[in-house]
Amino acid sequence: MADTIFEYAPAPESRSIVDIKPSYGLFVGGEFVEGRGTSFKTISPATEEVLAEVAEADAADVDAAVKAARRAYDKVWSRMPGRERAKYLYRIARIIQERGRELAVLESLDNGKPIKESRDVDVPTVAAHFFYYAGWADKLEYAGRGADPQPLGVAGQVIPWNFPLLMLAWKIAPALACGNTVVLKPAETTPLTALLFAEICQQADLPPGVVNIVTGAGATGQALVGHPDVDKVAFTGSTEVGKAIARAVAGTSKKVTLELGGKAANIVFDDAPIDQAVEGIVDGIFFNQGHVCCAGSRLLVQESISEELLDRLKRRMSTLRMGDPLDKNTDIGAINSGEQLKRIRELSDLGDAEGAERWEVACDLPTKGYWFPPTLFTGVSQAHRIAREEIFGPVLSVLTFRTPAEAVEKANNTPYGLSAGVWTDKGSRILSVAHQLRAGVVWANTFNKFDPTSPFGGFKESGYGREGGRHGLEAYLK
Ligand code: TAP
Repeated sequence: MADTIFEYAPAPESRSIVDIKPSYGLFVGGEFVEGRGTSFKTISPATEEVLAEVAEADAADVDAAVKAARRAYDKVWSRMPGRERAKYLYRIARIIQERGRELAVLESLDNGKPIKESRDVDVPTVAAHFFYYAGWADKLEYAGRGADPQPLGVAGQVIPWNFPLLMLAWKIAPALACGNTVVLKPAETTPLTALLFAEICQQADLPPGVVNIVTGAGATGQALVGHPDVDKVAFTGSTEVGKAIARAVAGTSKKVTLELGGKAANIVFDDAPIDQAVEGIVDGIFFNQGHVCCAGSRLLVQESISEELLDRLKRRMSTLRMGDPLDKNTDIGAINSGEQLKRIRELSDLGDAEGAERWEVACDLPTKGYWFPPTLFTGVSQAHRIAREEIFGPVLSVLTFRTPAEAVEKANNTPYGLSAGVWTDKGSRILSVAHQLRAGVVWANTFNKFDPTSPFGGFKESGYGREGGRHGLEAYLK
């Protein structure tokens, strides 16, 4: 990578399109208000530059936001015909498209992901979610919940930092389409695009209080999910916090969906188209620096082709360009935070200690910011922690198998069950293997494909409930 990174002239996207304010308040009742609590800084993980100071909502701020959402629910949103709600969602989708470049640049600055991903994947998929659910708002009687399904009320939504805007869309679009109002808490390290989305709600003339954004850390999320007037909790994040939330809402009437972690198997059979599989493996684990809940972080390769596949994979990995997230040539951006980088390093060091063999792309890492080179481990056994725990970074654990039955056995040998990939030339093998895998999504001869019409969610410790598609409506209707 070091040899090739300067082969292209730098092609940075200009950041002049975004207007980052020095400080931000909370978005409550259709207005930006000052928080009662303290504030925190959000930084660019690629440079450690402070981007803005953001309010940290305390319990009283969360209470004010829930009250605003309740008022909007009772007085306006739950009474509005679906076809009218649809117009707002449609308008939001159009504004997202119009302001797409601004959203993409801001997302890359605050998150560290490459602009080509925020521009070509995140933002278009976000707009697609709002378009898709706009289409459902006046057709809810066909959602499979009876002739006259009703909204739940106020939804408290907590999202992680890996896809800040996309997770927001997954949460807000179906909730609003079904007639609920929302209070959403973005992750502490990536609040800025949610606050820009708040401006978009104002621009779309969304009635005040239908969407409220409270920024903060874990305590703010805790206050939100524990608030007695929240009817529905939607959470995406780690399994550990998901379990704490499940305990906190147990015994209440709150409806809950949890989208948690994963340790997906990407299974390559000996008849797979190898170059295509290599692209899928790279996309599966290095897309978004591996900060992907459904990342193909365990490669299961059939023993007879493992040497050839690994040779080609290493060659391909050596062509990945790591660097400035705003450069249009960049494939791999920055790790989202110092804390996450520490976790990736710790787990990778454990891989060494447990006897796996590390191979990483040789490159010079920038001196500022948080970086980790694309890495793979061979000689990994199922007992190794790098094969069992979610690293949530650009680190691939490679295991081998001899028979389809062994592949399935190893793929399912995980506490998680969010996604999987199968690479083979035979349609019948795809169907047979997919059927045996305990994973919410199984991709065949592709990986990491997201579409608003398709449900997404997990088995076992990957959580429960589905987001996306018609199934995603069920979480917001009674
Ligand atoms: P978490 O630490 O769980 O944080 C997720 C969100 O919950 C953040 O907004 C966080 O706030 C907040 N939070 C933390 N403690 C809380 C508490 N006690 N009560 C309520 N909210 C609380 O996860 P993360 O590190 O941000 O994200 C990585 C994890 O998310 C990975 O395990 C990944 O697999 C998972 N993930 C899953 C999916 C799906 S769809 N299954 C998608 C993306 C990510 P702060 O950020 O301020 O701490």
